[in-house]
Amino acid sequence: MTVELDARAKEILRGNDRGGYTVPTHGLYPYQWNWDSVFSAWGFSTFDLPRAWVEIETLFASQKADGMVPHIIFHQVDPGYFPGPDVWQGGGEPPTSGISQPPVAAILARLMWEGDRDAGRAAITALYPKMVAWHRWWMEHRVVDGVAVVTHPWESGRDNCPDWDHGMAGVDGSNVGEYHRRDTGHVDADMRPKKIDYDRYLAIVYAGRSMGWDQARVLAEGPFLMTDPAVHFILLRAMDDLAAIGRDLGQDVAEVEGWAETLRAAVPDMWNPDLGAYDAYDLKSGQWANNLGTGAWLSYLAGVENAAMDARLTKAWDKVRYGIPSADPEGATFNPKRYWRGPSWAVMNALIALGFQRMGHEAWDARLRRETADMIRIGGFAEYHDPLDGSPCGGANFSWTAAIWLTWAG
Ligand code: 9WN
Repeated sequence: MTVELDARAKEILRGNDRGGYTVPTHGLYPYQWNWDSVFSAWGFSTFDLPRAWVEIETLFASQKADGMVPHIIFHQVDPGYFPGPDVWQGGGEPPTSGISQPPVAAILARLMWEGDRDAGRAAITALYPKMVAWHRWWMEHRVVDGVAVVTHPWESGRDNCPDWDHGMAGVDGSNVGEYHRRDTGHVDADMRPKKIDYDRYLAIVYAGRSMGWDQARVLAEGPFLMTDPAVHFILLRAMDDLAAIGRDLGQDVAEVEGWAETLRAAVPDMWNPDLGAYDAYDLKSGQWANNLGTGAWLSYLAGVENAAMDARLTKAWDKVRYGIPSADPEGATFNPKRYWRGPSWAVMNALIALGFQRMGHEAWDARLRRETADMIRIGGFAEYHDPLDGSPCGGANFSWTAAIWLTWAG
């Protein structure tokens, strides 16, 4: 069974390979997505290391002059996805979107590099300054008072999670006109964000586009601005990993270490005492999300933990059977099948597990790995799974789920 699933996972990655980049899945997502691509690279590294490095090189080839690495790169126009390059108008050749995605590259590149230094030396040497430039972009354009923020739910990678409900309520989506969604033609609409979400996603895109994607303006004037503990902890961990890579390469890492210090010093500011956990905060309305979400779970990744939160988190985990739910199972809006509002994501489970490993939570790591593997055995290499019964949700034959099977779960 495991051997068969190993072979199937490799087949999925090969099948989604479009030559130098990998699509998340055929049909639903026909382009290169930033963090999907890095997870795919990690998967490839288990059986084709040169191909793995090429994936990350292709991603960084679309880095902007200001250091941003875009969230989508539209290599070949495909009408199967909306919104495409004509809507985004993010510039570049190939064209890109105008926002970024969680900076997991340094975290996984370090694992790949430490797995085989000889094979990775040339690639990591060329990538290092590019990753530094991307992290500098985050510090300059997506960190407010030491805390990481997102300017669009898509920038967080967790589109419709309850974290964003307050911020999204403040976005006027009434003027976006007619448009034709494609996602609901590929997968069950009940598993996707709602129309009201899409209206607002588009309104935020139109606002950024009208500013010519001037990122200082997007930050200051955009209609959506929330702190994101998940991105914060990912960025902080990525800083530590980037500094480690830099030291290995004999670089002066003082600037990177300084960024890590800034982010680490601001961790207490993300603590919501009423929730008893790290939480997202709406900088527009001045309200906590009050949601026990992925951000809290990712604290371990950055070497942060809090005994009061541990109990709160494990209680939520115990309410489901297959991995970490993307929203609190006791929350009023929990839905085990609707995208980021409850389902378990193999890819998030793997990232959370890297945190458990860092903090020495071996039993949690083993449990999460077992549950994620069981979920994949039950539901296959789906985009995400129902955390109650393991059934598949969203797109099938998904690159990052295959990658997680190969690197960790399987
Ligand atoms: C918008 C590709 C991407 C993931 C995100 C996930 C989803 C896109 C969408 O798919 O977002 O970026 O159209 O729904 O939320 O995490 O990178 O797999």
